Amino acid sequence: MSQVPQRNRAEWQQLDSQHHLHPFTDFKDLAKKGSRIITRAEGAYIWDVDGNKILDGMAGLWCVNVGYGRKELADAAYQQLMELPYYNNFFQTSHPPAIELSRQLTELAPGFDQVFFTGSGSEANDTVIRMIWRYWQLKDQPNRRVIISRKNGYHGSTLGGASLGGFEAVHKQMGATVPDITHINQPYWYGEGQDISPEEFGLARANELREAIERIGPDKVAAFIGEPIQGAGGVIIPPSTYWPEIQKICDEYGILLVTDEVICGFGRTGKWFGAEYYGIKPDLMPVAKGITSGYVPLGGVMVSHKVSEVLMGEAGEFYHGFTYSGHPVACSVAMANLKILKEEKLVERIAEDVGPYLQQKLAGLKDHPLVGEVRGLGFFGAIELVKDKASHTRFDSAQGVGTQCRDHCFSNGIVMRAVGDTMIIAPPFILTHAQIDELVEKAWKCLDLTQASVKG
Ligand code: PXG
Repeated sequence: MSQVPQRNRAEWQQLDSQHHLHPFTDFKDLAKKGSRIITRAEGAYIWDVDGNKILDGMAGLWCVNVGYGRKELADAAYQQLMELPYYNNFFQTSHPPAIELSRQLTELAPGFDQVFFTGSGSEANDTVIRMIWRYWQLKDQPNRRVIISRKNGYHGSTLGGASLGGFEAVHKQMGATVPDITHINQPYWYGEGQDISPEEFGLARANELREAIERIGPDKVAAFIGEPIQGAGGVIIPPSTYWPEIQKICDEYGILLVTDEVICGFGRTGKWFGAEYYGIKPDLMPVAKGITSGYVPLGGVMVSHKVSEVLMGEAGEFYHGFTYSGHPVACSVAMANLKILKEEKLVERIAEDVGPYLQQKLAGLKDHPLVGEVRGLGFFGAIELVKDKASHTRFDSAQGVGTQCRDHCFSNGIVMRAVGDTMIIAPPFILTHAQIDELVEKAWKCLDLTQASVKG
């Protein structure tokens, strides 16, 4: 029986602003505007409290990859809730859902033989920090502490995750960040590199890692972390030269390579992991989101043999873990989710069918007068809104053009996320060709409306 009472939009909005603080939100501003109240979802669509049907171009928050309303996932949760709703993995205990899911995950990622479970992507990245430091202690190189990350990278909102992330405003608001984390520039060719070719730019930005290591001292650097494709930073797809060079530099200096797979993991690139897409071999991979298609919270760190053999040596206790590390219900839902991805060949479908179709359709938006660049890969897309197409001049950020576009999208039946003036698409994998057509047609219409509202 549903625990949620029936109320109308105004009632929900009022209670929401009275009692509910939203993530990454200007509370006062939201209370003035009122939230959009989403009440149900099915397939690739969500419905709001007024009954409006909206095509979800963001798969929730980059996570509902198998689409909404999958009974298999609900059944898996129900069965597990009845059999063993909770038990922990501390104090020499374990349970089949966590054991079996860890086995299945390592089967998907050759070279990785252990998994540490967490409740979220942020906790996964905090775990990564702790593991990196522990690894180098056990290797008798405790001075290797510095983790190099990237400006405009996103790794979560815990103190560790936010410190790894490269958002200046976030760090400023925090006042202090976790020590021994430093940031280099991102491989954002459209935004920061147009005076040289993408390939040269990719190499130049990778070389900043080498420069940072030399500046800090090679014996002090522990690891490099990056999202294979930056998500929250604006779907930043690195030039082809970038990741191979990063791998080369990590190998050369013997530092650990971490790919944050929280968004890329479980198929969005058309491969199971972003590292696989780029042909690189990370030592650690934080995962979350798509592991359960967002139906229940779960995260984890995939640990390569190279790291696990050190952690599993004569190491003593690793003082780290969460009440919900390997939550049985989450693990069961994750297995049902992996089963759907495999049986319906959803990852292959992105590589061979709907991925190329989406990219071909999205590319057509380049002809819109408001669009400076369209880029994409697999089931990722980004549309850069510009004031002047020829010179790529951007709008004054105070105009909030991206936000205006996002609002037009919601009012006209699609979800696109705005990162500044970059519109983002990351849809569920189950989209049909007809739904891709619908998404792109509506996007064009919303670009028209945005252009009119910007001029008006
Ligand atoms: N790493 C990456 C690459 C992420 O995208 C996290 C870690 C943290 O995961 P949790 O589960 O702790 O949120 C993320 C999360 C956005 C947006 O606006 C993106 C995320 C979260 C919230 C908003 O694009 N990514």
